[in-house]
Amino acid sequence: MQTVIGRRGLLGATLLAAGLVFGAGATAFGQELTLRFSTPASETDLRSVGLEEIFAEGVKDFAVYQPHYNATFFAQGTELEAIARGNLEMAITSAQELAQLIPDWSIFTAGYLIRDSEHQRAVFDGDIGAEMYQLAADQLGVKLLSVMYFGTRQLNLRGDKKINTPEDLAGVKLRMPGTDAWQFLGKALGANPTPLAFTEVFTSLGSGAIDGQDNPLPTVRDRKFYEVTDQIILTSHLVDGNFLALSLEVWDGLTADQQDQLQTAARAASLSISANILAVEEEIVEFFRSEGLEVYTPDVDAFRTRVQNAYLESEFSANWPEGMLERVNAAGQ
Ligand code: KDO
Repeated sequence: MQTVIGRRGLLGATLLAAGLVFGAGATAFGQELTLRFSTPASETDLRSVGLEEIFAEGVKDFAVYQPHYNATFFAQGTELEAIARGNLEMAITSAQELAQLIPDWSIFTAGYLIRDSEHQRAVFDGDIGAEMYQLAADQLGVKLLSVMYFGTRQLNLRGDKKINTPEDLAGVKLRMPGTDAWQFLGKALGANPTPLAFTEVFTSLGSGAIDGQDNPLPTVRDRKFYEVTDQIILTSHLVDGNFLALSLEVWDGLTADQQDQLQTAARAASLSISANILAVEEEIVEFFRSEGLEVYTPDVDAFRTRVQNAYLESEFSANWPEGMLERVNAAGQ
């Protein structure tokens, strides 16, 4: 007979004895569990759709998934702090946001490092991901559940000035998201980066306050940036990854079975979202051409060389964990 009963076991036994049932929306402690999720993305974004269809469904026996879109709940870039303070349960985060708080993460903000979505998965589903996720748990109280491919970032500009090399971007006012890592990438590409929240991009492109922006092409379509720009330059400068983030405190309050269900739902949603984004990227260029945009491939080698050198010479690289660059390069090979 088992003589040692953990705290959770004792509590569970007490609740059962009191006739409480762990029904829908309830944790092991019998309370309603609402997973408030905040994102700057729209409700039609492929990530939003996948999470509602797959993640919400997978956790519905013990939690209610409550998404908030278009940064109406928390401003872009403040979500990790909100989770750490217990004001939010879930968000989609990025290496750029994590690097702001944990410098080791800056390696994953580097342009032309991750080769494609398969390489991304090989990196984050293996030892490297486990180590990096642990840093977020230890230092931020944030549990990173899974990586999802967000798409490959391309340049999207107003006007008809042809862009072939980084030099052609000199003086171009390129909106980049507001963290140091993003601004550095804009500079490394040769542009004049300016920080702006995602929800402001459409209006600022329309008014001409900025000359362009960068994002994966499914996002360019979803947010209708193509309506206020003239060209897409296929630099493929960043294979972008997002991470589904959950409060560690919430995670720790779940039973082992609930943790399993939640982790399984997060992974299933991330795999499906990644596959959908890849499929859309394969056919989307024709859509932009039919809308009258110029879509072309520049001298990608020139961009790659300049960007990679900029990162290697940067202050960021001093914070990269020893041997990590080699491990990332070797992953999946
Ligand atoms: C953006 O602001 O351009 C960006 O694409 C950056 C990403 O890391 C991510 O935050 C994304 O916005 C949001 O999820 C909105 O799509």
